[in-house]
Amino acid sequence: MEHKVIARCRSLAGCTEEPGFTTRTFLSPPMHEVHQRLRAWMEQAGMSVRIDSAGNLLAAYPAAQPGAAPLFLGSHLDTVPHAGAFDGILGVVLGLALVEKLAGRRLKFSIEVVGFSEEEGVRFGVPFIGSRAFIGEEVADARVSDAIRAFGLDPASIADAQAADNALGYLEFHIEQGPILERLGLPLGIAESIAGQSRLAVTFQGRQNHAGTTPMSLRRDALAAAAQWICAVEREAGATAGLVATVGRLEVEPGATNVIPGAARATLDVRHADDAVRRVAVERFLRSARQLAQWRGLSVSSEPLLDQPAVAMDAAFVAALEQAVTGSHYPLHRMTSGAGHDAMVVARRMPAALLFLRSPGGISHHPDENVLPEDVAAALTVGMHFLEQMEARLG
Ligand code: HGY
Ligand code: MN
Ligand code: MN
Repeated sequence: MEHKVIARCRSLAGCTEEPGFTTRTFLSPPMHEVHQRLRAWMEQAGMSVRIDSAGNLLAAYPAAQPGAAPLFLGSHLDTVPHAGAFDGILGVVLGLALVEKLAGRRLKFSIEVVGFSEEEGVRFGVPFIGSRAFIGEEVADARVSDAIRAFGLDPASIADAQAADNALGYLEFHIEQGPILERLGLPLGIAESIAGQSRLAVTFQGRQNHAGTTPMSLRRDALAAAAQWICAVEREAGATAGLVATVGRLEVEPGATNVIPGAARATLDVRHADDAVRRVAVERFLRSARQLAQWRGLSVSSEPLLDQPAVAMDAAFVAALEQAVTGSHYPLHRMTSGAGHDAMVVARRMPAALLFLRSPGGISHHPDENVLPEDVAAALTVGMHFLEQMEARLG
């Protein structure tokens, strides 16, 4: 089964906006093909599949009795640009594989495998559109509504994305996306919390001018200012334990070789397990941007895009996951997730837990992202144990 899981993830990686790479953003055309391929596998496994108005895919596997509470298994279907084959999609395909391993056996609870439409925040800069709709939060601004309509869905019906009130909870399988499990030689890790994250856009506004005639002393170079600030951010983050800060995107205007840049817009992503440390760091980064801009005779503005607090996973679910790991005779390792996950949003509405699979080479958000078949097999064994735990709890 583990080889089938990996093969399915690798085949879905071919559903892309960019031939030769895996790039699949919120409700982009290749998402239709992902839905179709997952639907075929899921219906074959005895599940009924629907796409909600936020573009989430939900596949229901009925319980022994009608009206039973659902357990959600899942993750996200979208990717970053030039992604690997496992970030997000692995959690959905593993959920399907667990249903297939049940081989028609009905439990005291139903299982709903959910593929969230958008977690990365690539298309509109704001993440978690699918899982926020799933917990009933307002997501459909004009741009999102237009994208939903263009995909053939109706934003006015987005309330249909809301999860049932009686859910048992949500379990997400996900690659670790970092080096820890590999360094420890472990196949699996239990995320007991997820680091908080801030996302902002910081724009330096200088003065566009001629590259050949403007003396260096008279320039208001927005890109030079941004570059100096980015190095200061990197230095400050490196000096603060447990803090990471990233400028992942830089847009320069007008963007011509022979024109001094008038404007430079940088995105800033700041993460830390402690929200207070993260927020103080963001203020420090913005203060250094203002000081640097003033010294250079520029102006600078910032636009907050996300302030996602750190989230603890549900203690009872984590305990059940621990029992499932030890019951499957795998070593136990609890950890904090530096990466954000849908589980941190779903946890606002129901018990949520997150099981990591080792990332070979610690690589992710990269075409070389990978998983080991033996670790997928381990996750399947633990997942089945977890289902048995839930079954036993319902008496
Ligand atoms: O950015 C993240 O942490 C996740 O991959 N969306
Ligand atoms: Mn990701
Ligand atoms: Mn992910």
